[in-house]
Amino acid sequence: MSDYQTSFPQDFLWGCAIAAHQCEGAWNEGGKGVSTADIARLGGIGKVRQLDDKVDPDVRYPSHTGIDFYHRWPQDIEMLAHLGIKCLRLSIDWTRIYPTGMESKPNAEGLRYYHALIDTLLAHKIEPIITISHFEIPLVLAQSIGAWKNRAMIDYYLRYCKTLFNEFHGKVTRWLTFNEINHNENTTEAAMASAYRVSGIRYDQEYNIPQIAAQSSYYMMLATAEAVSLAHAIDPQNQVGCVLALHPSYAFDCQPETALKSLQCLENDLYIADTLCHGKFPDSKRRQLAKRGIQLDTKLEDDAKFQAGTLDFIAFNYYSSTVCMLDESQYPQGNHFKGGKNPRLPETEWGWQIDPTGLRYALNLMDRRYQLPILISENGIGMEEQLSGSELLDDAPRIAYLKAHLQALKQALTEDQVHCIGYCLWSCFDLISATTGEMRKRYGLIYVDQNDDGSGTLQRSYKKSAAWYAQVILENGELL
Ligand code: BGP
Repeated sequence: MSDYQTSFPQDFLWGCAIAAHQCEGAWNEGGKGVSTADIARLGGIGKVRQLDDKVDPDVRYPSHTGIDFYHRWPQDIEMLAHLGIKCLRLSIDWTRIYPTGMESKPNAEGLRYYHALIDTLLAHKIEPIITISHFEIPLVLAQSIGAWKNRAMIDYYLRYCKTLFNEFHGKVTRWLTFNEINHNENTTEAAMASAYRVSGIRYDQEYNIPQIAAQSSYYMMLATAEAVSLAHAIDPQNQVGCVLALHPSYAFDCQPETALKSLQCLENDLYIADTLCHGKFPDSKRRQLAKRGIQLDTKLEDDAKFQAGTLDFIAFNYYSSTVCMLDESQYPQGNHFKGGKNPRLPETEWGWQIDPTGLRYALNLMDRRYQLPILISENGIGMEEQLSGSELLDDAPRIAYLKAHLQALKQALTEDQVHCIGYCLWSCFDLISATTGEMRKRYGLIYVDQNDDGSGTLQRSYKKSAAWYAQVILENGELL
């Protein structure tokens, strides 16, 4: 056997990804509590989603219905099994396990649900990769202690982690502590509501308060490090990662100042990963914060925790690259990604620019910088699609998007020799969009008959991309 990669490894994790609040629905069933996702209203393209203080009975919240996965998962998993996927990245909704986040005992019904789900995945030889917190924080924790603004949050989070690590011991070995942990600080106005769900901090009131943003990131990083140590103590087989949102920011022109700014953006985006992978909060970041008048609440013992709890693998979501400009007034309004438009790239109907090479760029960057196995935890395209009669939905643009990104991944594996262990396609099903709350922004390999006005039978049907992806998996990416 050669000591270099000539193709996808035999045990490559071909998979898909979903998140509880975007698919489960049943927000008030099974003893579930209210989460930060449950009070976010539907917003629409480019609009900041409205956040209520509590559930308003007159509003149709997207997370309340999801795609009814909570009731339909047995058939849904059957459909996935037919595609031959090797892993499913899914999140556990914290509020199904600890409805307010503060109980001393977990909710048995919530545990039973996830046991049944995970057991069924395993029976189909689909490895469950669990995201512990994917935009789903108990609302009570956000309202009573300010969620990740407060150091006390770490203990609540670790109690929840401990329950999961003990319960699913022997069934789950790959864990992700947070989805898009870096979203919290580096977010745009259009993505404020997402940030609220990441950190439980209401950015419509507190947006751009750098002290709070930096502090909450610090506590989330510390919680991650402690979760890694806890997971290893409970089962040395456990492998823990954390998901970053990665969108490479290219310099718009060749002015040295633009190149410098683009480097600074990148460094600023990666300091969280640096801390988690290198086991040390960077001194330069501490000094930069101090210069801006930001003093973090840190304790001496935190340093040892960072050092002891470094990640086993790194995960990132990749959808698009962006460009860095000196004049930020040229950045389009309402853009989800902070940055300008790249005139050389096409874009989706939602203005997300399509850049397969950016995936290869991101893989190279992460591989060289951290030298850890990499999981691509999300990648896919949102499109408006309509099913017509009983015909198989022909989603050729999705196939083209996926093919180009998988080819870029293959080049990263074979030409650049990066160490990537898996690819989780977002998503197997059409589901609720995280940034807009829309159903019509469809990502699935499987169509779900549900519309934004609530109509639809919820029936599932494969699109052409499903058969295409199944074939890629069968051939282990050989023909890409
Ligand atoms: C990521 C989130 C996902 C997902 C995806 C697509 O940032 O982790 O939850 O939804 O983006 O985004 P959207 O649904 O807003 O188009």
